[in-house]
Amino acid sequence: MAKTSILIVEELTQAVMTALEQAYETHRYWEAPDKDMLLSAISDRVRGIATTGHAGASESLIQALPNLEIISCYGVGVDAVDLPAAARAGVIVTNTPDVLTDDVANLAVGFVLAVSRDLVQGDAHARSGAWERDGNMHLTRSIRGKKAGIVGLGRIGMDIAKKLEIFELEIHWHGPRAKPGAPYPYHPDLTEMAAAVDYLLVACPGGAATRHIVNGAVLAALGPEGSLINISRGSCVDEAALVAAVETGTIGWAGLDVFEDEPRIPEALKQSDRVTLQPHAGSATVETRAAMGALVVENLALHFAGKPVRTPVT
Ligand code: 8YV
Repeated sequence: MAKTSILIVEELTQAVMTALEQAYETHRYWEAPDKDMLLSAISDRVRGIATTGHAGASESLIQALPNLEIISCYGVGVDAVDLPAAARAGVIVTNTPDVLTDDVANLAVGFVLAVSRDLVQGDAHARSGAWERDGNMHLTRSIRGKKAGIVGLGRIGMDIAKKLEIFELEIHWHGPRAKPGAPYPYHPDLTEMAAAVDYLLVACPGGAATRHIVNGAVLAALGPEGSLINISRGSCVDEAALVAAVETGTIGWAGLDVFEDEPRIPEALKQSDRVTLQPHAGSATVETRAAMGALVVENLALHFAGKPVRTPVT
């Protein structure tokens, strides 16, 4: 029997590529010099897409594949997948929730510590010889007793909250609506919450509903003693406003894993020693990436075996 055809939009880990290549006839979208030519050659055959949270699947890609049944996304955030277009085409979308919650939340906690204790500056001070030459580094700031405002109390936001409580921070949160039973004070107004906290942590989904939710007014409210941490999507923060806020000292510090135009990072953010950067690495541990990859493969296998997928996007 001929193998089922799938399109791989962006290169995945070796383990996933091997598993997919064994089970399917695979087509490598990212390698095709002429993507339209590839699509027209295979469009009738392709029944599945494997993609990443970054590459997603556009409306035009979904429409170009009339026999598409499933999009299996390597990542929890599906803002780059055109969900309405998938729904109109009757295409199932799956993602990789839960398995990455812990590592993404840990990076957020790491940023809180890094920006407060100036870990990157301390490393440079120790490594460069400045300690021997000039003496001790400046004092840094304690996180104990400070306030953290979490934007989006979903799986990752909740895990960040629980972990920051261990460090004795007071937790607040903002989201589109209050949740019955949420154990932390809810702020319906994000600007008002930013004014009330020391750390503003963005943990909401990306997409149109949250685009530039952290704008200049929110950053001004966070203020010169405040820190912005973003482990969600670059689109949630107005990056031009953030650059201005960092340059003028409107906010104190930032810890950023995600950017509006990845992998490009504005020069001003790279230059500032008050900004700690990561290259979109929240879920990028060996263990979590293996678990995410296994879910991508499992969802496709379940679907093509006629069974319900494990982690549908609802
Ligand atoms: C991945 C992510 O980096 O889960 C997400 O939403 O952003 C990440 O885990 C991404 O999907 C890889 O492109």
